[in-house]
Amino acid sequence: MIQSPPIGLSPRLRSTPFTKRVEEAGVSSYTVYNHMLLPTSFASLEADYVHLKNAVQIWDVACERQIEVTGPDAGWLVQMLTPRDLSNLKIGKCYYVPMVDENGGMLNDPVLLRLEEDRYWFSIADSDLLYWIKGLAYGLKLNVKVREPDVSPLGIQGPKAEDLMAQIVGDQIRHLPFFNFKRFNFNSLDLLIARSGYSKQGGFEIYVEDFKLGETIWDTLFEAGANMDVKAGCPNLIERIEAGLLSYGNDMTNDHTPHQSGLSKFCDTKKAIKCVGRESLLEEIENGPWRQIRFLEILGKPLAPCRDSWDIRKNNIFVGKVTSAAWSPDFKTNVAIGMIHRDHWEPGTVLIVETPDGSRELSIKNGPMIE
Ligand code: THG
Repeated sequence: MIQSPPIGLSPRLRSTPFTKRVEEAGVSSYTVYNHMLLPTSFASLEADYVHLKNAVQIWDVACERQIEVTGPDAGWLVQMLTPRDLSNLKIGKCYYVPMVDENGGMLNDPVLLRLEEDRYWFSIADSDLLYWIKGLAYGLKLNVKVREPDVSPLGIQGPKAEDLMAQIVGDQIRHLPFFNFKRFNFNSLDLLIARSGYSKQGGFEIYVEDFKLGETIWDTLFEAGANMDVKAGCPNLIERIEAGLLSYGNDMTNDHTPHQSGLSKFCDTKKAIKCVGRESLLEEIENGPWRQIRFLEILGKPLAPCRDSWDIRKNNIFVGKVTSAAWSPDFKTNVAIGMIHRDHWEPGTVLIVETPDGSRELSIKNGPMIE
């Protein structure tokens, strides 16, 4: 096997407030996300996975950039962007909001935070959403400001995350419900902290509001967690597939609608009358999507992660593709996510997938491994 060549670095591929610390901690691979570095492994995918499930990790997820929408028309614009009904948005809550274009094609799947009456942050996945939102605001002559503020999320994930956070901001953090955020005092700083994150091991995200504060906050977490086996980590491919967390650009793209992406429960298309792409989505709801995300198991020995997607066949006819796959040490099988044609998506169906390691049997599961 030829090793993947390293990626050349330059200012255009943005570093984060935590990059220096991440490299001191021994990051072993990066990906690019929103034109920014995102660590993908430290010790190894498997060792990082075991540690994430047993202790606590600090994640540089600064690449989850914020798009801030402020001004009198902010609420109007934000509702145009998603088929989720936002008429009852609470300040202090997070909302997972599929975003679509005029055809109902997915543009992103951010987490939305309402900070103030007329101030919102979209914490975005990997696509250039700023231009779409700016374009709509300009074209519609809306009274809003749209920008990417100096905000860098830092994840604290794992079963000991709550104990670690309590060391820093006090026990009141223990009462913060899932997908809620609040400001907590730390050394005269007012840190915006949410109980959220791209794992199912429990955890928090600190929205660091000044690039210059990155290393101080990183160091504080490591000092406070010294007796908790705290380590640098990152979103873990194996754990996120087990958890059924989707990756925009991998598992779904602009070619797919939220319904095809399994995100119908985050859509209220009939109610969201201002949403761009609503007509297309309503049309699809009539007949149901013709393909949809499924959680899968690929039989046989451990497979290396997907670089390109893998075709799935039934009697030699193309019926879907695998977009994410990894060997799960806990479930002792290859866990995977893919998009499957409606005629073949029933749980229990066995199909054939063409992996770089040859043809394998694949079975369709009821849902993700970790609920
Ligand atoms: N945190 C923050 N921003 C992000 C991500 C994040 N931006 C990019 C990317 N991740 C966006 N994608 C997701 C996908 C899933 C979830 C969050 C962001 C998620 N889903 C839960 C689930 O599916 O079980 C809960 C959803 C809900 O109940 O509303 O957490 O991780 N800041």
